[in-house]
Amino acid sequence: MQRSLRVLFGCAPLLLPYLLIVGASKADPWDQYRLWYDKPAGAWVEALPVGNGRLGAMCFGGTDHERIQMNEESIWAGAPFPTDNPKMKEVLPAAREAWFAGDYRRAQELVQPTLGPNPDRQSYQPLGDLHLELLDAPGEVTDYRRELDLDTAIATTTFKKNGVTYTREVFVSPVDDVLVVRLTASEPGKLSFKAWVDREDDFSASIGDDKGLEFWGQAQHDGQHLGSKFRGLMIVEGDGNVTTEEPKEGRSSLRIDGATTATLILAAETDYNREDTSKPQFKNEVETTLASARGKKYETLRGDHIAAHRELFRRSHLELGASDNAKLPTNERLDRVKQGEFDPALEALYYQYGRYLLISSSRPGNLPANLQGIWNDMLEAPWNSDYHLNINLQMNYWPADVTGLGELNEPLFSYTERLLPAGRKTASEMFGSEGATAGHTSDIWHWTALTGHVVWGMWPHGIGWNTLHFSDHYRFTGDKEFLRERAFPMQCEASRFYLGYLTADPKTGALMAGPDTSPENSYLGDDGQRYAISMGASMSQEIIWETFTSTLESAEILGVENEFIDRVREARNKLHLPTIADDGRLMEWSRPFKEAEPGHRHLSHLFGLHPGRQFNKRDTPEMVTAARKTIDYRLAHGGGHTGWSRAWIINFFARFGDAERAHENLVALLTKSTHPNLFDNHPPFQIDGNFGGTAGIAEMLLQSHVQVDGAKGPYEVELLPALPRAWPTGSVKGLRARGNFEVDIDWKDGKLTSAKIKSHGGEKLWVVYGDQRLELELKPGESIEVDGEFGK
Ligand code: FUC
Repeated sequence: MQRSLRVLFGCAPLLLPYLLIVGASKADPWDQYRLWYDKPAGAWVEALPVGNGRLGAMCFGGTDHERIQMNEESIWAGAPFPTDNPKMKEVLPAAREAWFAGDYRRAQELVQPTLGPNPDRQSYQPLGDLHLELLDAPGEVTDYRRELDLDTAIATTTFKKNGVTYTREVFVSPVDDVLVVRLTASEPGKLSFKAWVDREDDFSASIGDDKGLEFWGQAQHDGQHLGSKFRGLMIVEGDGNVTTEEPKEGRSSLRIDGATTATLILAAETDYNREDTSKPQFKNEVETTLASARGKKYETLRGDHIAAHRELFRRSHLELGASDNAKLPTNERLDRVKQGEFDPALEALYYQYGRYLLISSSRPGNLPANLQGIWNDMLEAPWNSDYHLNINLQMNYWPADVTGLGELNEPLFSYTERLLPAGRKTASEMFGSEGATAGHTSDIWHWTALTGHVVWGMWPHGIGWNTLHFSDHYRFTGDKEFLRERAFPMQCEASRFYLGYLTADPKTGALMAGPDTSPENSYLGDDGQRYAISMGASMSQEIIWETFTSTLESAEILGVENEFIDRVREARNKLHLPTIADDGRLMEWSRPFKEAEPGHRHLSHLFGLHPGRQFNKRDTPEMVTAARKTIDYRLAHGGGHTGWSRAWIINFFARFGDAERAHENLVALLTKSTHPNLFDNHPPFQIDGNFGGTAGIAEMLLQSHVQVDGAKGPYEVELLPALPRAWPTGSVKGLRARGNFEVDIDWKDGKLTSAKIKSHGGEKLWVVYGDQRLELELKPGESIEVDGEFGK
């Protein structure tokens, strides 16, 4: 068969008009990405999120009374913070010895007292609620609709009452850094309402100059853990008569009468100082932020906002097939899926929602998305809505590079870099090691000490795992400056720590991490008791392998040769490698222990399969088979019961190339772990499952790898590695592959019809589809188009 392949230059001819997308009507192809409802939100998880990375809001869409629950990413309760306990390094040798001698109890008892207490309450907290109360005559509400348009990032509520159509648009502009609420009435002068802001606690408000509403407060827990101070200012523009009401029942409000349109603009700032968290300082005055925004016309504010959002959002488009249920409100569509109906368009919407949530919660210059992104209405959020570093924070960033949102990694990178000063102290004081490390959790105050119960607390791989994101971002972008200035230094910090942390197994001489744990899981010792502490847990070994390997690859690219790199190479070659148990499963620990919870939610020992690359179909098929058995066993024992765990499983099955099981788990994520507003339900709401699910969908459509020690390529770009029967015809645009490629794929009747691959960096690649394989060398800027027969 003749190869069908066209090399194209430049990218313009490649962008097929989206009107050709299968399944879409002639209508705007971006129009389908909407969540909509025919009733106001009753619960918080029915409200619709908007945000600009820093400021966020949940819109309930009430009629007579609207609640817009607001957040600012740096409002956190504060000190005291966990500190490093130097006693840990004193007990480590004895704990290692005890463990190797089989005395797991003693090993655990030695370590436990050296872990500091967890910060009890140190939560991420809300900014406050903006309330709007309509002042018109009582009447019946008809024609109600509220929606979130993912393509404009605007939440809109419309309804009719007493012959007037009321419309409300809410967005948070990344350009002007303000929350904007625009209210309109279809009949002149029919819009009258009151607006005020309140908060459950630790808050004051008053009327400021220029008829603005001013409010301020401080994050804390009952006078303890004093944290960030915040200040907000809201003004109203429009054609109505504005009056103010001084405090009544502790509330100051603005009153607008006889308007046709009114625009509320709200700015909020905090004194959180990421450069030095011990020196709080307001960086911007709310007055300044507000002044520049209010100088703009509403249409300009709105237009600038949409343009900035679309610049990111429109980089990737996905069609998985049309659905009759698309005409239904989103909650009803979700209910139908729960009843066993199939809705591929909802799955595509879920993909875009994950991208939308990342754009709205993680923009450069800000903090990374926390356990709830930036959306939280509780003074004491579950797990403080913090940064869990043993899967959750990392999962938030899985979709970034592959779905064309690479620069949204920036908050994760700068946050990890800001962990370094504390991380070096923890490495030295708790472990007597060089380099840097962080425990299983942290927050915006950048502490890294290991805390809590051994089961979750004895785990020093927070920085090690984040290092993978630096390494991968280089692979996706080929950005050498990033590699030199940021990725390589981070890889070295983590590697240095591991060189000091590893110990030789007295039996084999292989280097083992420990004592530590396989996140949050326990095994049964010979005495039938549960223990968590171990040496050489598979995940630890895999993270270290990945860190060392990436360090060596970067050194090669950058031409660095020195004694430290030699030590890393030597240590990597001596690492204990995860093994396969007699029953064929990949072992979670270095000894064939029985799990205390065989259906445990963490699947840590499969890190090497995903998000790592140590185990892959080509180089280590036997490990992939063992990983598969591990998953089957976990699932057979109730695994995957939290949102993020289910999302991870989609990614694993995608890497196995098992399309049907990947899809089955995507459906399970929607049916078992998704709220009416499509927020992930851990339970409770936790955003990682949204991001992991989005990444899983991308992973089903495209995978890319670089060979181990193949610092300079070639890269393998696999098209449609796990295309399920449920998506017979569709297309995806704008995915990114490692090696700095951009990929568009079309398929029909379950078969690839065309793929366009644009090389941005000129790396060598193998294009793979099923058993077809083609080696190519494209120049930077060159594109290639192949059909489904290219390798035959
Ligand atoms: C890890 C998980 C939990 C939860 C918490 C925030 O500890 O084991 O399920 O997601 O993080």
